[in-house]
Amino acid sequence: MTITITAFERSPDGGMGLARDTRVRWALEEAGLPYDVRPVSFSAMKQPAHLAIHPFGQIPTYEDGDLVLFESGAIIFHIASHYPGLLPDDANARARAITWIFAALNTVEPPILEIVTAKFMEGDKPWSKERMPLIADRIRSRLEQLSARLGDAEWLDGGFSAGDLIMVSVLLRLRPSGILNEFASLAAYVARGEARPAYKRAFAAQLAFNTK
Ligand code: GTB
Repeated sequence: MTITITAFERSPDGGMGLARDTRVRWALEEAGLPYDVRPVSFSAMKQPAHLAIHPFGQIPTYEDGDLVLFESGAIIFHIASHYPGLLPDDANARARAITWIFAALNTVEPPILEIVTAKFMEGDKPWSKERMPLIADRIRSRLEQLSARLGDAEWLDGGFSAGDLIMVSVLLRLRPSGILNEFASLAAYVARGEARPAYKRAFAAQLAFNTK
């Protein structure tokens, strides 16, 4: 049974890899797993057939036989738990790598997502211009801490793990804002992620999908 994921029929970013199917594709590529992609339009996402597999009417989803998952973090954790290459064997190292998955999704990503909310959902509000610098400073303070922890290491805790895959994916969303480049070591960390052959395959596949 081939794994099937869902992705935007046409991603609003035109295939720049910012939608969350890219991180799932990357994990599948790291694990060497073949997969199919089912495109979903914005309207189809809110119809019963898709809501049956994703209660919030979003992408990505993951189907493998009887197993149906949603939430990119849960999907990547599942892949990393069942196939080699994304989590260390040592129990403590594995727990630390999983901690980085949660840190990326629960601590680093939320302030970054605020940029999108402020721009696209609150951009017309009279207070929106004042809010943006506050959001940017909250992001900077997280990045200062993350950069201090990374130091001059290649990855967050030993070898590359699912924690790095998700952290890099989260940080990538910051690139258009220019904030990532204020942190040279984090910009280099993201570039190391993007240089991985599995990331390149995932990016190329989603770009081809969005430009065909
Ligand atoms: N927490 C969930 C997860 O990690 O899987 C969040 C899923 C989610 O936000 N999915 C978005 C979605 O389906 C796509 S990724 N949105 C449609 C909807 O909610 O109706 C978010 C996203 C969208 C577009 C860009 N872009 O074009 O730059 C970047 C990221």
